[in-house]
Amino acid sequence: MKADRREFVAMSAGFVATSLLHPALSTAQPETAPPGRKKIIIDTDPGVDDAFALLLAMSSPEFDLLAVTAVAGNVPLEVTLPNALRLVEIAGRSDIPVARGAAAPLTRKLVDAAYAHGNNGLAGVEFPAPRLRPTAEPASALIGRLVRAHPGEITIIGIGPLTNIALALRESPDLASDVCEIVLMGGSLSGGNVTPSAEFNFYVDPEAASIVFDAGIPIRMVGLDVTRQVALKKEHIDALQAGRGPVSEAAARIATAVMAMYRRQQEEGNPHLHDPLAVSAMLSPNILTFEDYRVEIETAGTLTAGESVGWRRAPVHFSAPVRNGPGQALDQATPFRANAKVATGVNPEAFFNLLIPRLTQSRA
Ligand SMILES: [Ca+2]
Repeated sequence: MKADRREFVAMSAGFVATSLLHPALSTAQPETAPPGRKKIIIDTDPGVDDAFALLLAMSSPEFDLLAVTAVAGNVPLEVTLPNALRLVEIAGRSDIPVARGAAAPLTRKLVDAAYAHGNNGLAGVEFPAPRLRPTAEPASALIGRLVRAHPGEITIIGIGPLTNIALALRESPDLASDVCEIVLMGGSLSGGNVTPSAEFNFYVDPEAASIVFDAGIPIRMVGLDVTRQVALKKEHIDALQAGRGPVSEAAARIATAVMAMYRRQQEEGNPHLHDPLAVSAMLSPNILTFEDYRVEIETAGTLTAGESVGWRRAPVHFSAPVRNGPGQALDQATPFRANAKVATGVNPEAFFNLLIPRLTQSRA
């Protein structure tokens, strides 16, 4: 039954995605938004690249951004939450509810990435303290309430550790069938960026990632396989600096600072814009290509926790069973069934051709 529903939901999600890209095809007429706008929630841990993702989403008329939910990740929650509030204010979108999420992963101690994002999460760039307050409702409850109010319509864009989304699914076991899709930045089929195995978001909360991948919700995974190919360059910073308005100005300041930070720490290469690439998946069909995979998240490994293991096809073999314990022999291989579309190809030029004009021409 679960598989049947998953296939049905996947078909529905495909239709919605098509409708988003071709608004004339949309049959849904949201009450509070023009036809064709796609309802989304962004779950985030800002974070330098989260800032770009949020600013891109808030500069994109295709979206009806119902809420931003903050989670601990790149920096602790007491930093990511004010940053989410700040970014909403910078974009002139104080109408968007911002909720306080989990301060720690489901079962592990928080390991942050202040080394890459600065202690303030925005590469050290100082913005005024936010005036906007977070909602009284915590993130997981807000996600649950919004999804139930718009069954089958909301895509959750997860660009931090998946703690909040896993909590929402745990609090409401029926919620999964009402989520249109989860588009996430996380994971990798080609090695990690924290350990040799694990990408940061899945490394921080592997248990949450595992819950999300096992929920039967259509997933598009935008991981390091493609995000490592979108590097911020000087020409992009120059273009942002030439833009006018608070969004372009904020993006230019953060980009300049993160480039300087990166140069101090690395001899070569450029910082990667992981999170906005996931947002771009919903805005253009020409940036990413996806392939069906069965993805499982390693939670037991003492060296590999948070690794996303992807099977492209059958046979699906797991680790050898321990003697007198659980596990499957090779002749008991699990049937292949995809549970995610994994981004395996990217056109970086098309991505920046979307991102930079959106930020510099933002009406905020
Ligand atoms: Ca992030």
